[in-house]
Amino acid sequence: MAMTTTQTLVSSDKLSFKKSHITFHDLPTPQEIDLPLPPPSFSPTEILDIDKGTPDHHVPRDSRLIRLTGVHPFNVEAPLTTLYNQGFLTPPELFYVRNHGAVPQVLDKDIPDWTLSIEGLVENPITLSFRDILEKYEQITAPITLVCAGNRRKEQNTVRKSKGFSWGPAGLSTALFTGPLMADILRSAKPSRRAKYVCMEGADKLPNGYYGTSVKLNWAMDRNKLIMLAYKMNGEALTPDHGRPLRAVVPGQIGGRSVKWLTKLIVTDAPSENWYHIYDNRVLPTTVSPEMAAQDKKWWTDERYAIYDLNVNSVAAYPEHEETLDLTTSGKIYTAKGYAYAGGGRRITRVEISLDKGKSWRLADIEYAEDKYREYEGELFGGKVDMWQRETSYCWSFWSLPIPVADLKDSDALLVRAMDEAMTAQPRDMYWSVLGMMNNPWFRVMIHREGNLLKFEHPTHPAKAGGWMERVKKAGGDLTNGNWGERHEGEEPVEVEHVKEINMKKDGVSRQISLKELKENSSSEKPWFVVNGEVYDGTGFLEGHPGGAISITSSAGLDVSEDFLAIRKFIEAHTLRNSANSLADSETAKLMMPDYHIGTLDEASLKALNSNTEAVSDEPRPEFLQSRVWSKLKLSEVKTVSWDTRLFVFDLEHSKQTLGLPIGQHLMIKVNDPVTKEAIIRSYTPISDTNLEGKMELLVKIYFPTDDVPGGKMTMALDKLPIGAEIDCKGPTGRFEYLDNGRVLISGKERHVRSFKMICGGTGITPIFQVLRAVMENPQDPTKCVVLDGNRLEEDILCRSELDSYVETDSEKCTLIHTLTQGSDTWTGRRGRISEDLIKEYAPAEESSMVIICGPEAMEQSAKKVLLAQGWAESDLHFF
Ligand SMILES: Nc1nc2c(c(=O)[nH]1)N[C@H]1C(S)=C(S)[C@@H](COP(=O)(O)O)O[C@H]1N2
Ligand SMILES: [Mo]
Repeated sequence: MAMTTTQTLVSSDKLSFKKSHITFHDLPTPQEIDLPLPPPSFSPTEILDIDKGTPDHHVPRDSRLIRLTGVHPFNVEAPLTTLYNQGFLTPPELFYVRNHGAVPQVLDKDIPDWTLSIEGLVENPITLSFRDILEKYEQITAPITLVCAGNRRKEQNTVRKSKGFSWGPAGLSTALFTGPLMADILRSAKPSRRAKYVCMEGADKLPNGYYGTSVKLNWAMDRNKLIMLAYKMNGEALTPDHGRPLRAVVPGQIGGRSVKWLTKLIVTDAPSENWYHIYDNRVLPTTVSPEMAAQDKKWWTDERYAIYDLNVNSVAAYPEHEETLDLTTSGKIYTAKGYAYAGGGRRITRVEISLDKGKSWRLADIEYAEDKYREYEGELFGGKVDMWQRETSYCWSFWSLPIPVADLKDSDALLVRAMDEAMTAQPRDMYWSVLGMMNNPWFRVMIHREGNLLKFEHPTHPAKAGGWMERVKKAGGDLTNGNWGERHEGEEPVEVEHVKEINMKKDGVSRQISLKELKENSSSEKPWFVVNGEVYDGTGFLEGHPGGAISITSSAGLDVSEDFLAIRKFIEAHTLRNSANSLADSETAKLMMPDYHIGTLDEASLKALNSNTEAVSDEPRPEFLQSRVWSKLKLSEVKTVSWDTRLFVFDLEHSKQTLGLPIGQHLMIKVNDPVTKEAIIRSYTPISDTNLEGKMELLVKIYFPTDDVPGGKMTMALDKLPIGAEIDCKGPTGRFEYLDNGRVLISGKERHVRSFKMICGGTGITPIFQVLRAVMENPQDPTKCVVLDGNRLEEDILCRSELDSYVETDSEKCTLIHTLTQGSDTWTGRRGRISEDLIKEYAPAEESSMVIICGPEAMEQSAKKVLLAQGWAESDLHFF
């Protein structure tokens, strides 16, 4: 019979298992040995209302799951008690989910056509169909626990905010997975001798490319490591959230290595360069601050900090958070219970409980449900169960300990710690790191006595506020003092330091401002902006920074509560430069805000401001840029122009769209720093022709860090963008616009020039080049242009061939002078900076002429002095 549907390819024959024909031992049936089988699954078929407006509108889900990152993307854990009560195997609908983005929609009918390619350093690159994977390879069924590296992260985030979202203690689940070993699949592609790693890629398209990661090839080839490709979970076809139709499962390692919606295996000689492999799932040294990590990519590419094996961990499910025990009615014994797991196939060898702060410990019982499968040899859900020969432990185990209630009554907290086969025990103290990962200190349940009631309190709860950690911190306790934030006996009480939210309002300011008034004051000269409903006048920030404070001018007339961090960073940098306040941190900017506070936006205006009237329509726009709304550009190519200069090519929204940038104007770009997630906003002028359709090209010099100067935040963030990444863009901005034939608009007023003196340094050529090109490529345009272009080395000169070709075409109209500060011996052109002599010679003051200037601030300032001294009027100078 030809098999065409998923139903026949992946049958949901939940409780049918055949005994293998080849029997090595005379082993009992599953029933005889009480093999843990999947609990009944009530696979949801309904789409929840909450998902309907999201890209996951096609994914049925269970409403009991706790959403940890808002509605979308879907990152969830079950309530701990619910998860624990399911027993050894978790039904798929309650299995934790970690999705970096939208779930790929795969229709039933398309599953047989799903393909997996095996490429890279292989002698025999192959593409397998879903059917090949099911039919051509031996199928295995095994119970495996997956754990997200972020499990228990909320505890770390309570100590100090990390870069990851807050998982409670239920970021793990267990299922029977069915499918072939990755080893068998790889073997048929014949990895070459140099091969050391297997990279995996999923079908989920994310802001920084497809999700992907890698593991070592020798692990994948090792049958004991049981790295497999799975298409069934607990005997049922994988659900969309868990990687339907095909995923990798890497037992004993963090969940992040088990790539879902698997489309590619790429054999390589180096670890994956996928963005998610580099910037996720690492434990950086605890000394590395978010700022340090953002500055230097070396922290991210050091394989020593990448997580593979899980670490040893344990949690108490009972007592539950907020459970109460009535001493008058309870029995004499209370049984505490929970889970424990370790990594790399290592068995949990003990779980210990302390009721006296770790002075003494009691040994808990451990139930290894996984071992039941070692007694069974046969088939389950179409896969061979062959665990009797594999001694590795890839599942959670359950601990329990009967405790006299009297002992609980006298204790302040119940502490749990586990140890594994390698004699590695959970530490008492937390190891905090930037990403907040692998949190595994002793799990501590506090015990409070209120009359005849004992009340239990977990460290955190994923959905609720509270838990003892937050409570202790709020009361001024230092959670890292080795005593869970409580004072040591005999220790002097520390003064409680209340964390104050910095007041950004000025006392006595009570003016109500309307939307109309705000809009009238939203030019780049009068940039009023709104943060949390309060109106600030940004003019004061701009003094001494004409056009430089793009984060402020771009905010004019807008509610920038969301982008406020970028503005704060600007103010902070500005403050640091102007005062010697080395203590200034990102809060300094907040402290300065009252100085600029002028009033409160009235309620109706605030509503109107935030109900975006622009860009709600889905109609494709002929021009890309919108002045009030950020639009998305997609990185499609990066060309290396020189060691530090890159040409970034971005796709507009569609191939017929033009940028919509008037000549001589700029646009704003917003990129989120990959590490700190902080928004960075800068102004740029593209190098590509603004009439180009479908694309935009940016020429950018990357400011790499040196020993004493940190790198350029924006340029380094741009340099880290993978192909396919999306960035935000808004515009145009700028007071200057070139129309044609010498007609110029300055702040909307037209004037006429017969010539331009163009002075630029380094990448300052980009706005100048737009104007020059417009003049030179229009034979009718009579405007004369003199370009003074300063650079360091000859190879630093940008757009050189285009510049030269303009001179070649019409040397009357275009004069071009290059000057180099570090020209080589063979350089025959001018040397030195753009000096007074050079300006005198080529840019003397002239009627009906303008100087347009763009370059480093020092260069602009010195040029300005010289030009004014030579008789140029300030109004004839324009600084980009
Ligand atoms: N393609 C793809 N695979 C992925 C992810 C993802 O976002 N996309 N998330 C990873 C992470 S971090 C974890 S913890 C596990 C979670 O698997 P689950 O959602 O099936 O529980 O999937 C991993 N595989
Ligand atoms: Mo994860």
